[in-house]
Amino acid sequence: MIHISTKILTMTQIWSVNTGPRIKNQKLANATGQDGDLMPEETRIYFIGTAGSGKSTLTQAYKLWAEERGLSAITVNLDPGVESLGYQPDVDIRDWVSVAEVMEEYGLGPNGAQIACADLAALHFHEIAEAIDGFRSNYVLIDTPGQIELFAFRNASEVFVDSFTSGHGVLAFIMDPMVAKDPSGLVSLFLLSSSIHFRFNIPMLNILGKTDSVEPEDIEQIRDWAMEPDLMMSSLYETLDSSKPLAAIEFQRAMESFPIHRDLIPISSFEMEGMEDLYNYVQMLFFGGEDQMPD
Ligand SMILES: Nc1nc2c(ncn2[C@@H]2O[C@H](COP(=O)(O)OP(=O)(O)O)[C@@H](O)[C@H]2O)c(=O)[nH]1
Ligand SMILES: [Mg+2]
Repeated sequence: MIHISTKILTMTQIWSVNTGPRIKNQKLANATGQDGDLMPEETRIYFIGTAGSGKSTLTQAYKLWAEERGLSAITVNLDPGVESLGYQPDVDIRDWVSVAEVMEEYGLGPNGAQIACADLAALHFHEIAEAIDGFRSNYVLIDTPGQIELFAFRNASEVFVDSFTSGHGVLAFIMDPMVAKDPSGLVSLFLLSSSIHFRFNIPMLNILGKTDSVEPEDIEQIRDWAMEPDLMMSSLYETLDSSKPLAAIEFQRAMESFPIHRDLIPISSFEMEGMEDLYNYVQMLFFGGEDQMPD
């Protein structure tokens, strides 16, 4: 029995399985497709956020929204431990690695198995990328693991994101409005989103999810705080106890100097609201705002 609980794959090992001729030739393959027809320019959106923030629901909702508008979209589940998803992913990491199997095979508990799976998945990235390429869609909607750290802080995820050499990738960080409606909660979410952005070489958008679950005034307030640091600062002062203002000032300064996407995109997957704003932001990022929807 191989023991992997203490020895997770190193970057070199991960790279060695990902730098074959397929990756080098991917750009060419993507440009024309295997049978020579022109492929759409692919955008990959990585939905990330704390557990329960609404990643899986938005992955599914955005696919429905895009398809209704004539854009092709596929969903990718990157969570090897998820038991029920609520949608049928087009590409599913569980076809290669599964937490249940790793627990049994390596005698690990659920947390150790989750971590091992996140790294073991790297051994299959070329196959997963090939499966994704096979669909040739406008959008690849990537649903990341429930626990944010499994995607955000494992080296394997960076390798996965970097292994695509064509198309565009963007991180979509979903904030829970129940957390964000408290000023210190919003600052914490921005710090988390910034620290994740720091690890990846692709743009990041910040989404305010589940907008149907709070009052419209709360949404406005959260967006105002996000856009106006001074306003956020004074609200922070009002809510923090006297021992914390110094930390608040430092966090605020850090936030101001981070190159982050500050205007939160309000979205409700339940109400199918805000999808077009997300689409427009992505188009602005990669296509100069040009509309890709068929007439
Ligand atoms: N009110 C509301 N609830 C939502 C929305 N999106 C997701 N949820 C709920 O939030 C919970 C977590 O959603 P899920 O997509 O599984 O979160 P994940 O862990 O980030 O993938 C579920 O109970 C969803 O039904 C939304 O737009 N509005
Ligand atoms: Mg999920």
